[in-house]
Amino acid sequence: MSEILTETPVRDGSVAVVATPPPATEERKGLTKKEIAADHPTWCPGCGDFSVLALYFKLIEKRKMWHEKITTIAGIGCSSRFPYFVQAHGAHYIHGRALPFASGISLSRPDLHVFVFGGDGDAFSIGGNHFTHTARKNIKMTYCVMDNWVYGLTKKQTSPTSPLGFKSKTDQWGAVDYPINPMKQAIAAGATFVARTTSTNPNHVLAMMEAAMDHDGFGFVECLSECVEFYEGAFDAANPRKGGAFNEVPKNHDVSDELAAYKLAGADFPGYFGIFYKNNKPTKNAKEAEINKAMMEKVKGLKDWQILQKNFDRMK
Ligand SMILES: Cc1ncc(C[n+]2csc(CCOP(=O)(O)OP(=O)(O)O)c2C)c(N)n1
Ligand code: SF4
Ligand SMILES: [Mg+2]
Repeated sequence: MSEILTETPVRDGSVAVVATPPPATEERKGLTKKEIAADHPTWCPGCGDFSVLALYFKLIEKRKMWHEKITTIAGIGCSSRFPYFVQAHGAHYIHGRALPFASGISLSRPDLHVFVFGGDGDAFSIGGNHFTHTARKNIKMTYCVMDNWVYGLTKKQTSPTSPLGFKSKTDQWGAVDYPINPMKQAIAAGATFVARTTSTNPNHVLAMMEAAMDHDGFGFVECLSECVEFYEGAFDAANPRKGGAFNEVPKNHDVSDELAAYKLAGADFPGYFGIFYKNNKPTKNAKEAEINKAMMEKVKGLKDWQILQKNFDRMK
């Protein structure tokens, strides 16, 4: 079966023709877990991040995705090592800057699905501003924050999600700064899909990842993922196998109600798990595509240098 050719607007005003292989058929199957799994992950045995990686593979396999249609991006941290362990296109980028990098990919290659993984420090400390702006711009991507309430890679510093009293190398007498609430942060910033899960509940992680991926916009998933080395037992209260409670978002919760979502996010730990908020407002991708289309009409038939000349003439 032949390739499907689609025209993709490029920022410089030109049109790139992207060759898309035909949908999965007998001839071309989606990726298998075996094909997409790279080197053995270097996380500590028992780290919650293993589960998230395994479920990402499962998602790719289940949704019959192809290498050329996905990209896996991360910042820096234990959790951000993620792209190393995925045998596919992706990047382990600068600490806290995964989202702007992913935004560029998402806006310039609308035919790809952009997945971003990272930690609480990467997302809410050094990357805090980028989180806010990517969310408010509603750039299409799926962002999974593997929240372990600590800086794991750098061996136990207080993170923005560490609870009060947490003893770490930066707070020897216990954390005194009030932690941020990732769900409230995401809702307030304007994220259009906000969900919460925990790596100890694999079916739930997969369901949240799938729902986030199917959302046309900025899909944020907070996934509690235990750091067995530096914050052992942090999420026992959310794990029924350890005597905790896994409370799903109540069935009558209205996901389009921002205030109700915010209230849900305020519940004491372990709180709720599931989709808190969903809103279908237009993405930046769609808005930019409209602008590009209109602009391309205006410069139809002109060569690149003629478009540049026009711009320079305007500046005179
Ligand atoms: C610009 C910059 N500042 C600081 C660091 C050091 N650093 C590396 S990872 C990290 C925090 C990682 O914590 P988190 O994002 O929660 O990931 P985890 O290791 O817990 O999965 C820090 C402070 C860095 N690599 N680059
Ligand atoms: S230090 Fe913690 S977060 Fe990092 S790999 Fe080990 S258990 Fe996982
Ligand atoms: Mg962390």
